[in-house]
Amino acid sequence: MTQLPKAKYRKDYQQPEFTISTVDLTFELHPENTRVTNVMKVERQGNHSKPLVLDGEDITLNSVKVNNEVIPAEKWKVENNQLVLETAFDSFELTIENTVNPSANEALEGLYLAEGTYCTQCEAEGFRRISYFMDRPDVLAKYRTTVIADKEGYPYLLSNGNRVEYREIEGGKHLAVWEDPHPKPSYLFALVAGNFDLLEDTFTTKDGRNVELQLFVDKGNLHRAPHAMESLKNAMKWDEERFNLVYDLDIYMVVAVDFFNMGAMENKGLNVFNAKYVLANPETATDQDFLNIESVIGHEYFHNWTGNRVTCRDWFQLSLKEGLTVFRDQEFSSDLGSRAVNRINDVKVIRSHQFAEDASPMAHPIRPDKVVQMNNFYTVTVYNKGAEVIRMIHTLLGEEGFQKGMALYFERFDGQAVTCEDFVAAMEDANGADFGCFRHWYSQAGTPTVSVEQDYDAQQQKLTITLRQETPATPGQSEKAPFHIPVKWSAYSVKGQPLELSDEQLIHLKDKELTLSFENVAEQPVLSLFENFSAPVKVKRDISDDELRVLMAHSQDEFSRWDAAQTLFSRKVEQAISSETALELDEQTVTSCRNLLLGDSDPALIALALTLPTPATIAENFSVIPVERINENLDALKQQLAEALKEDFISVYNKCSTKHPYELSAQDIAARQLKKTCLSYLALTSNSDELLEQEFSQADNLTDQLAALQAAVWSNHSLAKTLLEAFDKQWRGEKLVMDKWFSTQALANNEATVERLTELMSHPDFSIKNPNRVYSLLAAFTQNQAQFHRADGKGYQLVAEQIKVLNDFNPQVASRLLSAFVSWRRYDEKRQELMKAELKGIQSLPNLASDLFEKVESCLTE
Ligand code: B3K
Ligand code: ZN
Repeated sequence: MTQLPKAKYRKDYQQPEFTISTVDLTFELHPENTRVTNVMKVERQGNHSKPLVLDGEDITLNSVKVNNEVIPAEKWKVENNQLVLETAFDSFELTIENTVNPSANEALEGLYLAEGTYCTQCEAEGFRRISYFMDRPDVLAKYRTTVIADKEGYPYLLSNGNRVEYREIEGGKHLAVWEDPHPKPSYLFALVAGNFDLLEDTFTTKDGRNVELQLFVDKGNLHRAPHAMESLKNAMKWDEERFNLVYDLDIYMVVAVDFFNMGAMENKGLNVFNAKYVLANPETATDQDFLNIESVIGHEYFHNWTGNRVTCRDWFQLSLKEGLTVFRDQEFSSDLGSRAVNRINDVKVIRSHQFAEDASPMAHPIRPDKVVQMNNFYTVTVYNKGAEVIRMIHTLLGEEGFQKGMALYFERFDGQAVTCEDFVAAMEDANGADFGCFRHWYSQAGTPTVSVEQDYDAQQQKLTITLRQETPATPGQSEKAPFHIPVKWSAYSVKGQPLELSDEQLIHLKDKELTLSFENVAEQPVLSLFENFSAPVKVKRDISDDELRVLMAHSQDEFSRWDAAQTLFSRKVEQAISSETALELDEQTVTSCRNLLLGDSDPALIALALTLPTPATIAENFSVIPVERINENLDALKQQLAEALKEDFISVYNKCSTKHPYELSAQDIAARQLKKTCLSYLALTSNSDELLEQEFSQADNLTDQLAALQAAVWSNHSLAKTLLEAFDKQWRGEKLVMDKWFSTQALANNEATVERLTELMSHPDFSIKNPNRVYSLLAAFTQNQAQFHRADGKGYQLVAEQIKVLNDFNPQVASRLLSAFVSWRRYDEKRQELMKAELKGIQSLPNLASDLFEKVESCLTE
C-alpha cells in the first residue's frame, strides 16, 4: 500500500530535537552509482528520550556509524522516508554511507546527471535525495565537500565556499575539496561537475576585498556570457549602495545548465542557473531576455543576504526570503532601467496570474498555513504578492525607514533561521510603527476589492470620498478581517491640472469602511487612486470614460496613465459583452490613443499603454468567464484600432526604425518595443506583407526578427507559414531560440493550434524531458485562452495527457502545467465538465505524485 501524501501545518512547527553543526561530504561521482559519505557532528537540543530522525528519499543506505562504530541494521529503521536511530548520546559523530543514481534522476531534484553535467538542486527538500539528513531550513551546519570524478569528462569539480585542496588521483580521476565557512541549511548545498567554458572577472567590494567571479557555460558559449557577468557586477555594486550589503566570500560562481526545473538557485557561493537566464547575445536573445538575465542574476545574488545569511525557520516562511528578494530585484531593475516600465510589467503579472490564483482552490496567504508538497508553493502569491506586501511596507515607512528596518533585521537575525513575523517586528521596532492589522496581508488569502464612492457638493464646495473593502472567502478562510490598505492618490481638474486637496499623499484604509471629507473644493475633481499600484487590490468605481481620458493624458503618475488606458480598453470589451452588441470604438478613444501614440512620452510606455489587456486580466471581472466573447471583442478592438490609426502606426514605426546597428541601450530597447507594438497592429491591416517580410529578413537582432514573426503568426497573416519555416531553417538546433518559435505557435489563436502542437512535440528540438521545452510549448499553450479552452475540450486533453506522462518522471513540471486547470469552476458548465473529467483522469493515476495529488484534491473538493 502506498500512503496518501500528508499535509503539514504551520501551527505544528517544533524546534528540532537535534542539530547538526558540521557536515563532511565525500562524493565519488559515477553515472549510475555515486557513493556519498556523509560525516556529521550531531548534538541533542531537546528531550533526552527522543530518537534522531533523518529524512531520505530514493537513496540506497549502505551503512550507519556512530563515533566510527558500525551500528547493526536492527538498531535503526527506515520507514516512510525516514531513518530513525535510537541513541543515548547527546553529542556524537554520525557517518552515513549511501548511493544514488544520478542518470536515472529525471525529476531534476537532488543530484542529477544531464547531458554530461552533474548538478544538484536541493531547495526545498532535495538534499534528502542525496543523503540522510535533517532536511529542514532551521538546521544550519558548516559544510566541507570532497568531489571525486573522472578528470577528462569532468574537468571542473565545484561546490560551495572556497576550494581548499585539489589533486589528481589514480585511475584518471581528480579530487577537489571545498569548504564553506558560513553555516547554512541543506537546501543551499550545491555540487557541480562538468566540462565548461569559463568567463572570469573580479569585483572589489567597498571595503576593498577582491572577489573572484566565475561564470561557467556550455562549451562554445563564451560569447554569450558577458551580459550575465556585467549584471552580476551591477548587482553587487547596487546592493552595497542601496542596501549597504557587501558580499561575504572570496569567490562567487554561477553555472549555466540546460536541464533545470526553474529559473535559478541561490546556493551559497555557487548559483546554478537555467541557461536561459545566463546566455545572451543580440542574434540569439531578445531585449526582454537581456532584462530577465539582469533581474534573475540580481535576484539570486540578493538572496545571499535575504535568504542565505538570514534564512527561513520553516518552509511556511518562504515569502520571508522570496517576497523580500523579489522586491529587491524589482528595485534593482527599476534603479538601473525605467522605473515605470518595470512597475507596469510587475503589475501585469499580479493582475493576469496572481489574482487568478488568489481566486482559485489553491489560493493561499503569502505565508501558507497548510502544505502537502512544498514545491507547489513557489507561487506568484508567495513571490509576487509577497513582494507587493514588502512594497507596501516600503510605502508606509519610506526608503529611509525601510532601510532602518532592514538594518535592524540583520542586526538581530544574521546567521539565523527566522519567521515573517520576525521581519515585520524588526520593521516596526526600527520605526516605532504599528503594523497591527497590516499583518493580515501575511495570514489571509484572497484579493480585496475596494469600492470607491465619490460625492461632490458644488454648492458647499465639499468632496466626500468613501472607501469600502471586501475580500472573498478562500479555502479554509470564510471570514476576513480588514487589511491595512495604503491608497496613494492625487487629484486633477477636468482640464488635467493637478489640484491640491490635501497634504497627505496616502490614505490609510484600515477598517471595512472609511469616509473622508474635503472642504473648499472649487470643482468636481478627477481622482487618481491607487497610484503606482499602491496595494494589490481590485478597484471598483464609477469613473466616466472622460475622466479616464483625463488621467490617461495628464496623471503625473506614469503607472496611472497606463492604468487608465487599460481600464478604458477593458471597459470597451466588457460593455460589448454585457450589452451583447458588437464592439464599436468611439472617436474620443481613438483620439486619445492617437495623442498617446504621437505624443512625447517614453516610447516604452506608449508601447505598454497601447498593448491591450490580456484575456486573463479581463476574465478577472467576470464570475463566469465568457471565453469566446472576451477573445472576439479583444480581436475586434485591436482590429478597429489598427484601421483607425494605420497611418499613425506607419509613421511611428518608421520613426522607431533605428538606422544604426543594434545597441542594448534603454533608448533603442524602447524604440524596438514601440516598433513591435506598431507592427502587431499593422499586421492586421491590408498590404502589410512587405513590411513584415522586410522586418523579418533584415533584422540584425532577435528582438526585431521575432517581433515580425509574432506579428504575422498572432494575426493569422498569410505570411505566417513562410516565416515560421524560414525561422525553423535558420535556428534549428539553437534550443533557446527555438523555444521562442515553439511559444509563438503555442500562442497562435486559430483552430489549427492544438493539432500543430501535437506535431511540434515530434520536432527534433522538442523533448518532454527538458523543462524549458515543456514550458515553451505546453505551458505557453495554457496561456492561450481561446485555444486551451477550446469548446470541444481538445486543448484540455492535449495538456492533461502530457501531465500524465510527466507525472512519472518530473512531477514538479507536471504540477506547473496542472495550474492551468485549477480555475476550472470559473468557466461555463460545459467547460467545467470537460476540465473536471481531465482532473479526475489525473486523480486516478496509479502513481500520482504528491505535487499533483495536492492540486487535484483541492480542485475536486466540494
Ligand atoms: N529559491 C529558488 C527556487 C527554488 C524552487 C524549488 N522548487 C530560486 C529563487 O527563488 O531564487
Ligand atoms: Zn528567490
